[in-house]
Amino acid sequence: MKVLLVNPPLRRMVSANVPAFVEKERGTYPPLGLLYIAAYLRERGPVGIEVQVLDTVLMNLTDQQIEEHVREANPDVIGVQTLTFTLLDSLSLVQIAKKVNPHITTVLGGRHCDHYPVETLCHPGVDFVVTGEGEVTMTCLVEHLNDLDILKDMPGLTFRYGDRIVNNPGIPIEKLDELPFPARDMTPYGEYRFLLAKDAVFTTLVTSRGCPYRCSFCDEGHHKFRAFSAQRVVEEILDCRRRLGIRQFFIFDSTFTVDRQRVLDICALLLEHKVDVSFDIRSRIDLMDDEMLHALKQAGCSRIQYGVESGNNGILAAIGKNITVEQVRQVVHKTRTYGFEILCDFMIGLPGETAREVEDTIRLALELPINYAQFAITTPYPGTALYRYGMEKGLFGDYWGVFSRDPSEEFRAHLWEESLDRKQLTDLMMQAYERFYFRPAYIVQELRNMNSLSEIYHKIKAGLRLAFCSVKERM
Ligand code: B12
Ligand code: SF4
Repeated sequence: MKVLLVNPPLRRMVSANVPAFVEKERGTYPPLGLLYIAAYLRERGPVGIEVQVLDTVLMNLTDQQIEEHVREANPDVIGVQTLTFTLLDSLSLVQIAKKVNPHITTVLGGRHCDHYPVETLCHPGVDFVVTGEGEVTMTCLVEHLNDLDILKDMPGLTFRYGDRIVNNPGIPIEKLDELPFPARDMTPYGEYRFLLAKDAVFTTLVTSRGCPYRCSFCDEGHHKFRAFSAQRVVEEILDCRRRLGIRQFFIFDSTFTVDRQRVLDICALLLEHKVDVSFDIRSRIDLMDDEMLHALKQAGCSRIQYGVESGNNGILAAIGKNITVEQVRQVVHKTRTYGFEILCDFMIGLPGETAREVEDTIRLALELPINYAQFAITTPYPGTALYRYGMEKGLFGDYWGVFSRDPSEEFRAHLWEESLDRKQLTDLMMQAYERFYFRPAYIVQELRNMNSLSEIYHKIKAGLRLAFCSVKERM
């Protein structure tokens, strides 16, 4: 049995309302979800299984080249990662697979499928849809591929069964430690690139799943929080270090610091093993304190990314963020004193915002001692409270549902246009980027902090791109 797991290209990606230079500088990262599934299939799948992973984003493949790869791999089953924004690319991959061989079983999985399993199944050529975490479900599916009577009771599977559709919700994996390490060796792990990576070779790490919070614009809170143990996280880092020579890690957990003791234990273990690595993390503002900052610094953490979202307390309360601007100031200043690089995320066009509240956010970004700021226009994503709220208010209908049934490249996701329209929101976002990155004091500060010529080169390149895009987008 041959299984091919594919990270589809980003050619028909729906606009995510971020500036072109952000898209360009986003970088390439290992497709961790697929690599987890690949490792599980390899270790626990049926005897004789052959698993391959094709990262078409990293390899920048054309449809023609993808077709050739599929033909050469000659899989029995093809699994395709499917995010909402990349649905069209995933569906196009299904078409390529069926063109190569109509008998290939096609399986779609990923966050879009969690929200729209039946709609996803109804597209031509899609045989199975997996909802939730795919390791166990995909392995059972491959094991019992021809026995629909067994599959019909399997959690996490959606498929046609006679004249009805079976749609079983997925079950979150409780004992994460039992999962094998993601199969990083199955893609050319040394070739991923990211502007903020200081080492040529880096990787990403996800040490927990889900989130216990309920911010209205995010669907992470609908997934139960579970974490890998500290021991297991450090083992994975050591494994990457020893086997693959990787020293730099981007920890992509939505919120790494939910379990404080776990963070302290990870740091202590890294020190104990004298592991020479650097890493960065994402945290909520209210989940950081002196002891953690100290421990993180000692253990090799170099950058912390905080979700700040707004510079206005009323807005922060309305989106259920449960933090205040004063807390933001305090924690960011404290983080600075420990010598971390700091990146903050801000949102523009949240419900209730006029130009005045957006100005509060931009001013907060300018005032904080941070190295990077990301500004995103609020887009109500499927499965979020914001999306439901917008529909209840009559601001929009279930447009993601419509898109899921009938996706097109012309589709534009709705924004929250109660007080500011799309053009105004876009202008404000570009203004935020310009005001933040083109301050002379900021430029001097960043040049001083740079350690190498390549870093200077990369940052100047990103700066020029920003300047070029902002001029172009205003023309
Ligand atoms: C890291 C990350 C990024 C990184 C890197 C992406 C990468 N290639 O690794 C960057 C910064 C590039 C990024 C960009 C974007 N991202 Co992002 N990202 C994430 C994040 C934080 C972690 C992804 C991850 O590695 N998860 C860990 C693995 C283990 O989980 P997983 O990927 O979900 O995979 C599991 C299941 O989904 C399933 N599965 C996945 N694929 C498949 C395939 C098959 C065949 C099967 C059977 C199962 C299956 O099984 C996997 C193992 O259990 C997630 C949030 C999250 N916590 O997952 C958001 C998330 C995926 N991103 C999201 C969004 C919206 C975006 C952007 C559109 C943001 C923007 N405004 O620009 C862009 C999209 C651009 C793009 N190229 O994809 C949304 C997607 C929502 C949706 N409905 O699709 C998420 C879920 C965040 C959120 N809660 O809103 N992102
Ligand atoms: S924004 Fe962060 S803290 Fe809030 S629900 Fe999403 S992941 Fe959790």
